[in-house]
Amino acid sequence: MPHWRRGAPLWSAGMEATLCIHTCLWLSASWIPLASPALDAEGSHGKLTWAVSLEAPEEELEQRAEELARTAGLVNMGRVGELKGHYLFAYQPDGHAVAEHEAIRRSVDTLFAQHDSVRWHSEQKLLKRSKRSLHFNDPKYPQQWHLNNHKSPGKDINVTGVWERNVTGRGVTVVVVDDGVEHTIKDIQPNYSPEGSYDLNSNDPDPMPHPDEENGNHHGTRCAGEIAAVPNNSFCTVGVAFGSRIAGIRVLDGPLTDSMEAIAFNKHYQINDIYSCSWGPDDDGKTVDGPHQLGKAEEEHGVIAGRRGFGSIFVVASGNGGQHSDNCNYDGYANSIYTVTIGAVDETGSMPFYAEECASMLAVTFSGGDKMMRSIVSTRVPVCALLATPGTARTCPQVSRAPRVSLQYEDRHAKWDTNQAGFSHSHQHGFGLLNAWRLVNAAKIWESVPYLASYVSPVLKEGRSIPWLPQELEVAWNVTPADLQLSGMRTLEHVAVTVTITHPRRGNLEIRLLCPSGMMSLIGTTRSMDSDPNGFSDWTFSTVRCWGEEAQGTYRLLIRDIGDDSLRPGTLRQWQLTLYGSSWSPADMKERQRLLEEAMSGRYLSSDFSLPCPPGLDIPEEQRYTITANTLKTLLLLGCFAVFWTFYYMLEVCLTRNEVGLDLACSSSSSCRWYQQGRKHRALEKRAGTAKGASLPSSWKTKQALNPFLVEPALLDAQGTVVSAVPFPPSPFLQGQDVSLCP
Ligand SMILES: [Ca+2]
Ligand SMILES: [Ca+2]
Ligand SMILES: [Ca+2]
Repeated sequence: MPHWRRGAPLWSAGMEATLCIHTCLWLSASWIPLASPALDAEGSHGKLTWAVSLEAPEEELEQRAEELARTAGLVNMGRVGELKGHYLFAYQPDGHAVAEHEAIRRSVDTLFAQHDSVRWHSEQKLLKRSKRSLHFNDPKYPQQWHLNNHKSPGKDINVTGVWERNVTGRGVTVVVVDDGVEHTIKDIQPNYSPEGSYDLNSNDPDPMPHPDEENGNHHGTRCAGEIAAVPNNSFCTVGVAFGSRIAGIRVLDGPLTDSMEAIAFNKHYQINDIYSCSWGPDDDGKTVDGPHQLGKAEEEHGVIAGRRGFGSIFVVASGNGGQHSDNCNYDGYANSIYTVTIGAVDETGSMPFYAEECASMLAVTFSGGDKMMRSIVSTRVPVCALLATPGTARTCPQVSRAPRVSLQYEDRHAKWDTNQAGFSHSHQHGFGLLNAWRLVNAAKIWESVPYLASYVSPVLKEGRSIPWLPQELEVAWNVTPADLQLSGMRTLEHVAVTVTITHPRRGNLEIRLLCPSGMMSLIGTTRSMDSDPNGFSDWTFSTVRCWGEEAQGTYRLLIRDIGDDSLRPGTLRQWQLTLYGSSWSPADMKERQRLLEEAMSGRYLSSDFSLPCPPGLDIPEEQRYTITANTLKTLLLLGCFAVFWTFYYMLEVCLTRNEVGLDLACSSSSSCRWYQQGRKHRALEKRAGTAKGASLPSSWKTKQALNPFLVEPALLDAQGTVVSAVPFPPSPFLQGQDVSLCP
């Protein structure tokens, strides 16, 4: 440590700042020699050297340094790097008298400590530094080309530099919402988070998969391994964020309901930071589906209240229906404004055959390509294995710890358009290939954007016919500054359009949306497999291609029909425009871009730099009742039981009535009589004595005895004859009176 001059002023805030600066300078001085060959030679061969900080007018510094060095019997080796007033002095024996090092140290230290011009001095010591490079003994790590590509340098997610700076996902919990996570295997167990996990299929806290003959249920485990596989355990692979905690929610191994999906999206949402969902509706090129009412609501709730109010992060894969011309704009999870939609590229940076494209895709990352391409390796039971089938599921875990920033990645296979804000986007690759180095550098200085602002247009009733190619239907809606005044929105993020269209063959429609800048989004692509005759009913398409552009202006919706004229034309019934954005001006956007680019050097990673972060809100875990498959079965059984007894009861009542009606002859000769206490009953009995009727059957008596409420009894005379059809008075049982039936 440096020696401070004796008699220094007392400690003060100003001193603290100065000390900080000096310590930094000293620390700087200690590593600057590494970059300076002359100083390195002196400092690293066991010779005595001192760094000295001088206090003097700038023009006298050199002279003072020379004089001081001479006085101390040292040689002035010159200024330390570019630091004004900082010099390196070395002891160079002249060959005649080699003094004891200890004696020299004492004398030099004493001189420097007493000298008026010396602010501080420090003898240079050898520093122990090891070169930073990563060594993993995991046998499959060399095959994890997406993490570190030796064969094609640069064709990876650029994560190793981030790991070297000890950014490994520590403090973050990622939850894999899937068919379970085999958390006992060696590569996952140390990072497993039981407190973030749940099994919605069996309604218990353990998401262990249930492999069966049809399905091994390894999908969730593979994703978990790709995210957080433990490094240097001589087993299998290394996870992309191997310092993170990994949880599992088992929900895909059994019947899935909207409520189950909804619960999964908010399960342990104060523990889990990132929800990795590598699944979605069928990628068959004819499905249009997404989260339903509850799922949508829980996604929104998670984004607002999850992660102590900072918002849960939902990452979804764009889909694997590329070979069926499927498009992720027909997938409500990918379309949602609450998810980060990630597509796939192969090792060459091209779009693989299975990958889906859409206007709502934010970015892409690496996955396997065709058979000639290398796949992604991940953890698998019972042992580590190459993933047999490529897919965008592989891409999802890689993004699971990434904040949302745009990256530029040029690929000749994709068609890129630059929007008004200067962001390049392609339907195939979103805003580009994820780059962990850039993302983490950006995250270090990222401050929250303003609250989401939105604008919703009225429902625009059209009822207009959609013409065939080459003509098209165009409708427009102008958003004025007055419309945006209430929310304060200036710039766009997502633009969404909700349409109701009738058409005899849905896959023949092509829908485009033009933002005020003219930026075009192909939100509805034609799909040869989709012959659905019902069109679209309130389906919401979204696009991110106008991100950062000004919100006000005219939005145009263009629809055309590429089908044959044997079908009747479709009709645009109605549409509605929804804008999501913020109060940031285009200038604010530019400023943030500038800050990000400035931060890309890694200087914020190398230090303990961190931005102040509020502690977050104290939001309790949601306790909601789950309707699982087992609960449904129990309810069904109970329902059947209730229906059976109701039926039986009604049948019995019915039969009893019939019996009374058919056989009114009282088989018993003994008299049946109602003994009532009140005058009314006696009067009724008297009246009944004059009426004619039949005797009461024994079965009737028995039934009445068992249950006097069964039917309305008739009044009987002394011979047991039914004598009256008068309405029976309120049941004496209910009135608490004594009742006697046939003796
Ligand atoms: Ca379980
Ligand atoms: Ca491992
Ligand atoms: Ca799809």
